[in-house]
Amino acid sequence: MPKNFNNWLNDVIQHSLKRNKFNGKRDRKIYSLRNSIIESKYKKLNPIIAEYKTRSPSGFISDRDYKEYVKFLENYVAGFSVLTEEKYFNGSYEVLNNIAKLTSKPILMKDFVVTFDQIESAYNLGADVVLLIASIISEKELENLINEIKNYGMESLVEIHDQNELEVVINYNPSFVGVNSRNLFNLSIDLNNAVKLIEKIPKNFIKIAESGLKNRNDIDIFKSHGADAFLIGSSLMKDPHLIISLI
Ligand code: 137
Repeated sequence: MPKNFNNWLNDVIQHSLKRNKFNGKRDRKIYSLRNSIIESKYKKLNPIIAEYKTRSPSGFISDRDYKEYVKFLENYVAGFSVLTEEKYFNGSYEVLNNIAKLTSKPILMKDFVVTFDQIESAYNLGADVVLLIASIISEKELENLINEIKNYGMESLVEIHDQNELEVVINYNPSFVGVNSRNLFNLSIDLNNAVKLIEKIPKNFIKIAESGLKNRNDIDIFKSHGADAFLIGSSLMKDPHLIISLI
């Protein structure tokens, strides 16, 4: 069973444990986010992962259509992140499946993954990367879920929030290590803590900064401390043209 039950997080995990499997079959090749990030860096561009989300526990709300968002941004980004959590983010499997039909950029399924069923759904929906959150799963679950993601040929992004989680996660060789500056329990954003933590990730891992990134300066700060790629939701959902100043 996942650990760290706490109010809304407990509810999200309970919902994930009961989530019905997507019953379609994948009809999309797998696109590597790793290769896309490396290609962006080779072109001297900041690898941005643009997130599509219409609601969040922090009070974010947007009615932006995913089609125009994806078709505009796919010319600039290294990949997309799609919130599929239903209850607190108004996400869905359907929206990821629809976005997967629109773009050949790598897609990260952003959800609270705790079961193999969710990984099978991610694969069949057309996702290329699956998020795992170290704070909500045990070490054994982390190992099993990373391996299951690998079995499908997908890549894993494991999100950490502190040094203890980092010391555990690096033993299981995820495709990417992400640092989320947003505290899952109180929803506060602490960019300084995130910068310090990203610096501690061993150089052989691709490091992804997540949350709270609003402008080029934020990116430059994280980049100077070792971040390889940048996952941005709210700022791009509010103004997709911001991408021009970020890459
Ligand atoms: P943003 O750029 O919107 O600050 O963050 C992008 C992305 O990291 C964020 O949407 C997370 O994937 C999910 N967000 C939130 C949350 C996770 C837990 C609790 C709250 C939230 O309010 O966005």
